[in-house]
Amino acid sequence: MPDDDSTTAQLLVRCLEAEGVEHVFGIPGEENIHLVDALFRSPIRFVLTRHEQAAAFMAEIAGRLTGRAGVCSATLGPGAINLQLGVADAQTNSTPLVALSAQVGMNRIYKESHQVVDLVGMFRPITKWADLVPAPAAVPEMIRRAFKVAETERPGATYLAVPQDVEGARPPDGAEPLPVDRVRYEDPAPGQIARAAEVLGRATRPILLAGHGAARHEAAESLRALAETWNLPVATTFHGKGVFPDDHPLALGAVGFMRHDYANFGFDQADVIVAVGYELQEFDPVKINPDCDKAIVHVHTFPAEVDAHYPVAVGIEGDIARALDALRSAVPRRFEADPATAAIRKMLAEELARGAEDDSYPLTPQRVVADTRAALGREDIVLADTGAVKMWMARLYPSYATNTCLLSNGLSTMGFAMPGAIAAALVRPDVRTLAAVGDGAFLMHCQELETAIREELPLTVLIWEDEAYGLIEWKMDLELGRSSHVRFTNPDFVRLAESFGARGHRVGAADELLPALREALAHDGVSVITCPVDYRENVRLTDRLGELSGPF
Ligand SMILES: Cc1ncc(C[n+]2csc(CCOP(=O)(O)OP(=O)(O)O)c2C)c(N)n1
Repeated sequence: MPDDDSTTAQLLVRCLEAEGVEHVFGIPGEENIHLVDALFRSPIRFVLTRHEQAAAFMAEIAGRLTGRAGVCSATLGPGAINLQLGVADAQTNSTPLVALSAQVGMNRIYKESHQVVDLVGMFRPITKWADLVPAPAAVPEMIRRAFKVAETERPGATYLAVPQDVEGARPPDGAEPLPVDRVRYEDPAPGQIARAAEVLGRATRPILLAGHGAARHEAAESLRALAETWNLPVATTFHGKGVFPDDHPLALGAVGFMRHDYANFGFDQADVIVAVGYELQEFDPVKINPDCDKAIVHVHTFPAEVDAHYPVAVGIEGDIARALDALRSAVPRRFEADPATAAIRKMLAEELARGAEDDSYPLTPQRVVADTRAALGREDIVLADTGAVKMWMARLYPSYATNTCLLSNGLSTMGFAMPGAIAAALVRPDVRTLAAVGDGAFLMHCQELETAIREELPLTVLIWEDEAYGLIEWKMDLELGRSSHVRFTNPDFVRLAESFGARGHRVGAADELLPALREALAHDGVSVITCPVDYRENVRLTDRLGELSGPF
């Protein structure tokens, strides 16, 4: 029972504890000191950050890796507004996140007083649910709802504004956290499986596509069993990377790149796409079904979003792994091997092998990807930030386990990887974490080096340095034949890292990168490696892919 000086903030923290929350990421403000104080007295760890946007990215990655909503917290007005990019990123990346902020008191929210902005109105379009906690008694139901909505398919972000006079008020006697119930997904309807079996019975060259939902629902084993039984190739989306191991002979790699990449050739001849946990935010289905002539079997916990290039022949809704097992039993068929599979795998392997041996300086992107792969173990986590770096990592970095290569491909925001890696290091201390970031994105959140050091986390940051917003330069060169307003200069990253108390290293020759990565990953603290990269390879790649046409 609450003691005499208990506050609604303490009740709120008890509700967070009941949800199993272990970390809250954020920055305090004058208007939520009761909450921050209550967190101090709770087993939940308040991870103080240096920017609220970074706190939201941390909550997002914690949510992505644990499957339970990550929590970020800010003060009212400016603090809450700073949370928004990370909140929108979680929402578009199907990641459970609960954002909390202060709001001015109910005694003055109705007038244009100091620091009043309509926060609920601002969060509503970028969340599944945003609301104001109107009274202490509402806290148990509203916190439970925030978590339930955030964690239920399709997961996303929720937001609660806690007015200053509500958080400091005494909660009503008997107000306690509600029991936690989690939504469960059941076997799909037999009729759906039967209709899918008919489509697959007539199919000549189906292909499997594994998306983010397959990763969230731990469908890797069932997917593998299905692919092996049917002898079908599997491509993943960027968010699905790792859900089907890239060293499997049926793995085609990832689709989602801006051009017709190797894996896309696997879709060209296909008549049926069995899309497992694919979500429209991940990439435009026009890339794999340009003529709308392929039948889609959509397997997910919820019906597919509508898109002209995603004509659903059969929708299967339910637990994804169980749906795949049911399909395997219903269609005990082995398809003829697709000759494109081996050819695609060969092209991917050759590009990576050429990269591994390339001694040029600055390093080619392929060399950086190959050395990153060589330095990390199968279960270690790399977060690749948005930019050309993401494109290279997404298409070329072989992944072997779910959630070991994390990208933002729903909102594709810059800056998430450095703060995200801090959350990964916190919630997955059993593996090593690397943030691969462009020099543009690094300077958007380099201040979080201090957070990592204060939290005593082992963390390696690899900066792909080209002194430019490389992806935009690439796009301008491709579409306009020239580029402008994309080049900048950098500070001395080694001295910058050292000034924070981190280790700094600048790669001076191609063969320095791998030893530098290994040393940093073995180090118990924070290391920043700057690697000059030769992005002339960007246009060479898109030219080469443009010239590739069905070599099978
Ligand atoms: C927050 C945000 N601002 C702008 C963009 C548009 N954008 C996408 S990639 C990119 C350039 C990234 O540059 P850098 O981090 O140096 O990586 P590189 O492309 O050079 O590998 C920009 C400006 C974005 N996606 N997110």
